[in-house]
Amino acid sequence: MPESYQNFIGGKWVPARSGETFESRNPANTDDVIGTFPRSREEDVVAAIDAAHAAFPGWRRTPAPLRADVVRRVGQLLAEHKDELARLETREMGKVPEEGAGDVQEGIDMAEYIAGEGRRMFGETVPSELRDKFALTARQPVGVVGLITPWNFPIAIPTWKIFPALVCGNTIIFKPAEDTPACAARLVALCEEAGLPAGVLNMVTGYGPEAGAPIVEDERVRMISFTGSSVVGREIASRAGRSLKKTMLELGGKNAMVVMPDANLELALEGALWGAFGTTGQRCTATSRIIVHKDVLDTFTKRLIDQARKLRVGYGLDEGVQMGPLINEQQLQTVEKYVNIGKQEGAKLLLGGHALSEGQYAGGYFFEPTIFGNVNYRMRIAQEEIFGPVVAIMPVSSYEEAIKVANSTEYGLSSSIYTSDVNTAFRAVHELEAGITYVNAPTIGAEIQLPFGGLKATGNGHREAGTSAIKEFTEIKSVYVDYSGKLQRAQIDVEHHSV
Ligand code: UN1
Repeated sequence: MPESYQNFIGGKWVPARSGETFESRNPANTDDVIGTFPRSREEDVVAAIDAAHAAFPGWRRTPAPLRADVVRRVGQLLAEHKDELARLETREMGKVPEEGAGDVQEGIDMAEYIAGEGRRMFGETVPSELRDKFALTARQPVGVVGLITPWNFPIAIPTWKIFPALVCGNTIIFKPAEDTPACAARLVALCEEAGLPAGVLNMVTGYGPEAGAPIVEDERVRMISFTGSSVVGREIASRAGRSLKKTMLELGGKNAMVVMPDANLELALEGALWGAFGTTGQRCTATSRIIVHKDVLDTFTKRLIDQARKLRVGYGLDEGVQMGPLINEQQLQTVEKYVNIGKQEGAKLLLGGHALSEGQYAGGYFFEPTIFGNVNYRMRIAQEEIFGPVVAIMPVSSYEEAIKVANSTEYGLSSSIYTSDVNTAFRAVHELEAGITYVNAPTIGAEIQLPFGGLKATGNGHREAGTSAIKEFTEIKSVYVDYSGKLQRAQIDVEHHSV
């Protein structure tokens, strides 16, 4: 019997009101059912928001250093359970356990980093134009926040949102992706174990239109933080705009790596392999375009094909596997669709291009590492996010052309350049239109102590993590304290002439 999981509302584990459930299955072997989960709808969401709303005054009054203590303890629990969680990630999401452990580690890092903010959360103190008057800012929580997270980093991304939201004094309704609810439930259980008061963090599982949309619609939810596709992000932003909610969106990417003729080619190849095929290409930061200078194009391409061909695809818990399956049937179809589009557009399929379904691959959503050559910037495979193990090699003749091609998509999350010329590197840092630029490293691997997010269709001007996290999850209160004992009129009583 698969384990039966529940929603977490007001400190209690409860089923959906309707009693309906859905299953989470192993993407490497769909006979393996990880568990059944509440198929939540508006009534469950409303109950969770009621609980978050009721818990808000108490949590808001809890001193930030004490709120941060709870987050620090969750981080310690994540560390204690790291192996178990990494294996669960492999089983539920498909990434290899080493990457699963990295995902959990990102959560541990976030806890450590943001718990320290409990004793910072700096405001500003500025001079007043008037005598005997004090002017400063303080940070206050936003209120009840709705956090909607994807399946590709089933522990890390929820922690990027939950931990800072908690330290800042917000209460939460959390809707994890329907593909990875078991990972989410484990994280929430660890928050409970760490001593989080009832109602501060509530989780409802289910599908976007049923369990996500009502969060966005509810007037009491003052902020939505969402990571996922640009299509859904646009919908959330327009709906949330009607109630003037704050929306923080982390959306798609079509990240480019530029390889210049003076690059260390070994390094660039290693980086390309990791950036394109790590996590089966299912990162919003994945390297999906490699823009290669013609002087090194042939060598680079041949060697990338050789190395990608050797990648061992399979179930992550089997020995020596380097690349797991795609998350689900729909994603498999999307990748197949784009391979066909690429062929029709005249790109050259250099490696892979097929789903794997025989033998050990039966019952899973496996796909070959796939490389297209001769791709130009107008092609759909160079413009649209695929979210799979498919990479496009795009030849260019100059640095200027490389930057033009790199910037030719609607997205702007991550970018990278391989060069040994410091001038070229710094020019690229300045000219690549992306929220993140790596020099001599692939487009993946952001660290939580720097802001994370992107330009153009990748978001709406917000950043997660780093110093941004506190800014995003708080409202600024400007405070004026007049201790003169008399009415002083700003802009009028300034004593310009009597200093
Ligand atoms: C994502 O794919 O949504 O920078 C996040 C990286 C990881 C996070 C990726 N640290 O690749």
